[in-house]
Amino acid sequence: MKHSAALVAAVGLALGGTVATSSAAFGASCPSGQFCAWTDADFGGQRTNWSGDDEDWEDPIQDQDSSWANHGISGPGIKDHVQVYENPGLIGLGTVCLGPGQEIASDSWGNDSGDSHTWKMEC
Ligand SMILES: [Ca+2]
Repeated sequence: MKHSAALVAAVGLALGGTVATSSAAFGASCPSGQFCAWTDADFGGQRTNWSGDDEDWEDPIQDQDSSWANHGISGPGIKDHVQVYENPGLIGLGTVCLGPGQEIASDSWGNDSGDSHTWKMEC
């Protein structure tokens, strides 16, 4: 029994290693198909994620966004870029804009400034 338990543990570790390796393709932990923003730099603090647009960010991410990741689906004719704006309603200055798969660990211009975002064809 001890041997079996050790084997199970080893398999579990191997599976864990596989998951860690595949997710390492992206530096940030953000679900596939979604745009994510974190309250701290380097994808730390609290994460908020969206599959669609949001014209009025709420707590905790409103004006607290410090890192971002675009894990949206990409392809021909798909709005796969994400533009963040400094004001609700997709108005005001753009803060950060992410291409497909792009992750931004920190940005002095966009830091703690986001209030809304939209998916678009290009930045
Ligand atoms: Ca912040």
